Amino acid sequence: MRRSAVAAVAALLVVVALPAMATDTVGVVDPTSGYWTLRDENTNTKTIVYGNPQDVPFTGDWDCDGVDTPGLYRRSDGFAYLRNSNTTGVADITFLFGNPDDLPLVGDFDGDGCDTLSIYRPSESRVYVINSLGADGGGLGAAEFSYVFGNPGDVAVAGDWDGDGTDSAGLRRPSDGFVYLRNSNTTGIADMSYFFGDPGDLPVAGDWDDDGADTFGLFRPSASTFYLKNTHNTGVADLSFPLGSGTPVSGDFDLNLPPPSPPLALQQVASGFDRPVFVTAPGGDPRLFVVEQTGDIEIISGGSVIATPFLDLGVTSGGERGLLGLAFHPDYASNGRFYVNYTINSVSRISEFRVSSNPNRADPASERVLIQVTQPFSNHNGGMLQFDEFGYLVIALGDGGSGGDPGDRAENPNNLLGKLLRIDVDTATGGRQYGIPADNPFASGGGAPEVYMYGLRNPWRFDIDAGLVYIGDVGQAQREEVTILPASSGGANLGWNTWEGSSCFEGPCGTSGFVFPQVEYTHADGCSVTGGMVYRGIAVLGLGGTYFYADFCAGRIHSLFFDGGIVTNHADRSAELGVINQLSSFGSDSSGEIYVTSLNGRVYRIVAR
Ligand SMILES: [Ca+2]
Ligand SMILES: [Ca+2]
Ligand SMILES: [Ca+2]
Ligand SMILES: [Ca+2]
Repeated sequence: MRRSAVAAVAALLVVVALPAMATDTVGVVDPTSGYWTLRDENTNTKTIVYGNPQDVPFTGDWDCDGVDTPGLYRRSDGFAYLRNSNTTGVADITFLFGNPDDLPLVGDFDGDGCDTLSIYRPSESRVYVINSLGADGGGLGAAEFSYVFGNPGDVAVAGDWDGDGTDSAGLRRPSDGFVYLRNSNTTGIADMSYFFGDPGDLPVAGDWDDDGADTFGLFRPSASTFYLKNTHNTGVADLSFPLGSGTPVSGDFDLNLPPPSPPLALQQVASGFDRPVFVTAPGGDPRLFVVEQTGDIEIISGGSVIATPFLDLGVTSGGERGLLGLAFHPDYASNGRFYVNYTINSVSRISEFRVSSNPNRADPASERVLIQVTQPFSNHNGGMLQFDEFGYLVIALGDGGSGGDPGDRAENPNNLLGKLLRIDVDTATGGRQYGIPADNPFASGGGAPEVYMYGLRNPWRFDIDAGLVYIGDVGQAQREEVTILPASSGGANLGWNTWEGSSCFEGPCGTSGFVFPQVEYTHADGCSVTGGMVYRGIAVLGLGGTYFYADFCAGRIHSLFFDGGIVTNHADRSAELGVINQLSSFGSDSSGEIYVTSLNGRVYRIVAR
C-alpha cells in the first residue's frame, strides 16, 4: 500500500531501470475463524491463521522491509497485535491501542517507508496521526497531530492517492456510496470525490497497477467479491474477482508462492453409469474401474465400457448407503485381491474379493469379510478405502449417523465409527481376519487397535499422498472441512463432535489435543465436502502436487497446494471446470490422472486446457 519516499524520489530522477515495485494485492480475514487468505499477483493464495474471532484485522509494513503483514485490534483487551511475517504464528509487537471505539488507520503518514498504526475516531470524524509504533508491551504513543475529515459513519483507509510517497486519509461513505480522498494530512474538504460501488461495500486501498499511486478497491460481502479500480473517478472496476468471505485487507504481501496452476478443463470420459461414486485402477493397469453406489463395479477399457460388470455386489443402496469404496491390493497384478467398503442391511462391511480367471470378471464367491460394523442409522457410512505407503489398508467409517453423533462414537477410541482405521490385510492375528500394524496408536491398548485417526463425522473421501493424509470430513449444519496432516500422526483427534471445524459444537471446547482443519467453509458456500485427491499424473505439466476437492451441492472444484505446513494457491476452479451437478467423488487411474464422478452417471477427467 505504501511506497517509500526514497523510491518516490528515485522515480523522478533515474532513467535506468528501477527495481520492480511490487503490486499491492488483497486478502480476506474470516472473522469467525481467524483464517487469513492472502492473494499474490498471480492470483495464487496463501492461508495463515492469526488472531481470535472478532479481532479487527488490518495490514501494514511495521518493520519497514517493504512487505505488508498482519495486525489486529482486539476490542476485548484493547491491545493491538502486530506480526512481521505472513505466516501462522504469534504477534511480534503488542501494545495498548486508543479508545474502545477507535478504528485502526494504517499508513506511512511521514513518508519514511514505515507504516504506523494511527486512529480514525468516528465519533469526532477525526484522524489522529501517530508516526511511531507503540513499544512492545506498552501503549500507543500520543498523537502528533490530528485533523477532521468526513462525517459520522464514514469508513477510513489511508493511501498515497497522489503518489508523492506520503499516505493520507480516504473515506468511503456507506450512506451515499461516495469515496472522498484527501492528499494532505490537514483539516479540509476532499481533494477528490467520486461515486463507487454499492452502499454495503467495504473499502481497501492499494497500488493495484504498480504506478506508484494508491487507489480504492471495494469488497462486496454479499458476493464475496473484490472490485479494484486504478483511477480516482466513477466507473466500473478495472479488476474484479471472488475471494472467500470476511473482512478485506490489502498490501504487498510478498508471498513467494509456487507458480500458478496451468489452466484446466473437464473432459467427459463416459456416461450412463448408475450413481457412480468412485474410479480407480490397479497399479500399472490401463483400465479404469468405476464404482456404482448400487453395487456394480464397471470397467472402462480402451475408451469403452465393458458390457458385463467386473463385480455385481448385493448391497443396500440409497441415500448414503451402497457400494462406497474400492481399493486394489498393491500386488493386485500377482494376487488378484481387491477390497470394497459397502453397506448391506444395517451393517458396513469391509471385504476382500479376488479376480476370476477372466481379468474383466471378479469371482463373486471369493468374498472374505474383514470387518463388519453395525450402523445405528442409515447415514454417515464413510466409504473410502486406500492403501498407504506401508501397504496397510486405511478405511473411512462415519460416526454412525443421525445428527450430532448422539452416541458420541467419533470421540470414543474404542468404537470403530467416526474413524479412519488401518489394518494389515496380508496377515491374520488375534483371531481377526487381518493384522494390526505395530505403530497403530492403540495397538497395545487405550482404544480399538484398528483405529488410526478419530473425531470424524463422515470422512467420505480421503487421500494419502507423499506422507500426508488429506481428509474431507462432512460437517453437520455449519462447516465443511479438509484437514491435512502427516500420515505419521496416528491417534490424531480431528475434533468431532466437540468441534465442527473450528466452531464449537458440543462444549466444553478446549483446543488442546485436537487437530483443526486447514480448509473450512460454511454452508453459505456449499453443503457437503467431497474430499479429493492430489494430482500425480504426467499429462498436465505444472499440476503435480495439487490437491483437488469440491462441494457436493455447490458443484465447484477447488484446488490448493500444501507445503511446509501451509496451504497456498487455494483457488475456486469453477471458471475453468464448470459447475458439476452432484459431484460425488474424485478418483485416479494408474497414471495418476484425476477423474471426477457425478451421481448423474458421468465420469470426467481433469485435463489441460
Ligand atoms: Ca514488513
Ligand atoms: Ca511512517
Ligand atoms: Ca500522498
Ligand atoms: Ca496505482
